[in-house]
Amino acid sequence: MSKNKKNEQLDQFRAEDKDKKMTTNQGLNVSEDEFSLKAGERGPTLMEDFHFREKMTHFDHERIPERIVHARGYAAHGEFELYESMKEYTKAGFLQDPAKKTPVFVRFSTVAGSRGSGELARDARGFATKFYTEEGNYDLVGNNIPVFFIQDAMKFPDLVHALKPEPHNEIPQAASAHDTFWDFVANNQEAAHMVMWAMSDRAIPRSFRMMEGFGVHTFRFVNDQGKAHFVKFHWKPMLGTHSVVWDEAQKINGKNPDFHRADMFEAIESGNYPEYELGAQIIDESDEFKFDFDILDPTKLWPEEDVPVKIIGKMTLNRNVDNVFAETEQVAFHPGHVVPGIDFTNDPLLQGRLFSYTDTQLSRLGGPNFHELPINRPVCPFHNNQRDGIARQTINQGQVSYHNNSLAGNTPAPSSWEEGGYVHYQEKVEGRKVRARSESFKDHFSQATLFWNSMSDAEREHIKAAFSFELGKVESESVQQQVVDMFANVSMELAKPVADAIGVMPPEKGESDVIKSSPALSQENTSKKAATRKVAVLLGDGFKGSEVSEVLNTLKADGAVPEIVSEKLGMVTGDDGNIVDVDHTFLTGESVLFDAIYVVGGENVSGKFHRETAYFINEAFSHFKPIGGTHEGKKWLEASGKAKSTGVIVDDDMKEFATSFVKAIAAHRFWDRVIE
Ligand code: HDE
Repeated sequence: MSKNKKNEQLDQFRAEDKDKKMTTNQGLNVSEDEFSLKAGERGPTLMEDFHFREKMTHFDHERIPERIVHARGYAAHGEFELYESMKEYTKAGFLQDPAKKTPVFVRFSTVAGSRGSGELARDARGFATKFYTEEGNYDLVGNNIPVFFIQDAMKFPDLVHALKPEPHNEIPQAASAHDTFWDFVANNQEAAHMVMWAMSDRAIPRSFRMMEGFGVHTFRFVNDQGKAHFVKFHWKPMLGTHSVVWDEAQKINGKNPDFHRADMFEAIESGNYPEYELGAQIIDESDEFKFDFDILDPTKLWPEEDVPVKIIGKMTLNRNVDNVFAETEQVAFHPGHVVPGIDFTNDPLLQGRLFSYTDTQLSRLGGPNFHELPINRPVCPFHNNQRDGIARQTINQGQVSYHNNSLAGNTPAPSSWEEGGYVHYQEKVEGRKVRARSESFKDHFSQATLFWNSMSDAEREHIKAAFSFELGKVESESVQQQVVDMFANVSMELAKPVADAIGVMPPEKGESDVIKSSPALSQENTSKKAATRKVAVLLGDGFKGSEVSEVLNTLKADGAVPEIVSEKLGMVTGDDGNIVDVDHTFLTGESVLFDAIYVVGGENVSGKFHRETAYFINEAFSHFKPIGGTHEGKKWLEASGKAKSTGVIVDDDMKEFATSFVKAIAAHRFWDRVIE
């Protein structure tokens, strides 16, 4: 287990019950835990059975309210290391010294669904990081989409009401494919840009390990001289950014609704630690107005080709939690948890978030002392005059709990900027009190078109299909028409086929004059590796033992994770007496749960094996996945005509086969494959 300050702190709270005597919560040894205390063996339970009452009362209160958004989440511990000092830009202690590692805790989540909902919902993903720094906790509470639906926090409750299941029937769960969400979109057109992302592959990630993260808002870096720069934060996954296809996502939600958490848990347990590089886009204060959008508008990104992402460090997630409730459920993030050198801007969405996060913890975690929960405690000491409240754990000593005082020498004492105190950036602000949208926030479509222009052909097809699916589930024809008319402003190439698919009038006017594109927005231009990809190896009795081991060894050497799928659990014997353990049957290991398929077959397999394999292959093929075949597998792929398709690898030479297959796995999907 990695040793760092946070892990050592958590040691004080860890409890191991194994091999211990059972007691009540008061420490009393228990003599019997199966039967309640009764008046006679067949008589009524007695009120004085304090053990029963304590056990049941605790159980009755085991749940806390789920998060109003981001309820379904999964988290892991890790470390952040800096590549080069950021002293020039920020005073933040954890961004000064590349030799120092900072413990982190990261929670990934879907947004709309309840705590038990499927993880492959079409949705944004939360990507919230708590850095336990020596100067206090710094929370970067981001998403995997760099922009947001709305510009002002005032509208957040409306957005969430529209997105969540409809109140009269609580349908649909974890889905935006319903009337109220799309009615909101059509009538709050600032949502256009984020909706493009939400309808894209970004909203159905393959893995939390293959997602980008974004701070979304524009923050400020402030250096020790007090000089400020605007900054946007990025997390770039070392495995590249990859997604599943929509049909697959829906099936995975049935086959394994825990797909993303299992993927993260298993990767960490097997030492395939997820890694992300931290990037910063930095703009000089004097350049604030040099862009054709307002840099404070959270519906806008800064194209990476215009403002390069400076890669400044790396985060490695290397430890699963001990207890999901104590850590993942009780962790409390807040964009207002900052350290000296990181400050806010006037982005009106960020400003509202600064209120909401503490407020929500008061009901979710039951009072003002949630900062004392082990997972939320900073690793540095904390002292102030806050006292008491529900579930207070600290025993504050002494007589004085106020400031200013003379009895305690006027301590705890504030620190100056030079001493490490947090001093807010002294931005000059003036204006009339108004409730209004800034003129500079009124362009809702240019960057939505920029996103569309930046997509590959396959990504565009997926977006059209996503709009057609979602709007196809909307019952109100008026809402459908409004949305199609709205997205004509993004592109007619998008709006027209969607109108056609859902049977509404093609939009009459629209079309954007934005021709710019940003290659960084396409997942096609992302790093591609076979490492950690799951490969289903379909084999049965009589398989070509030695040759298959050679392929499996090459796959493993490249970091891929082959798992054997066969008719029954137990062992399968090769033609050379080689024995392999079966990991899954055709019942428990569906093709949607794998990245690639290696079809081997065997000389003694049944007709059922043939049928199941054909189903497996057809499904993987229709999801554009790499498929490899040797021996019987090769014959089947040839006989079905699939061997000629892109991404289907067959070869009699095992070395050649293994090399080409690994390359195909790294490519992720073959979008130019023709599916009939
Ligand atoms: Fe959140 N958001 N949010 N949000 N958000 C919450 O806090 C809120 C927004 C994000 O894993 C809540 O503890 C408002 C943007 C993540 O625990 C709540 C507004 C971004 C998480 C809340 C936003 C986020 C939350 C619910 C608009 C990306 C999960 C429970 C002004 C930059 C953190 C909780 C975790 C959670 C409010 C918009 C990210 C209610 C008012 C934009 C990753 O406080």
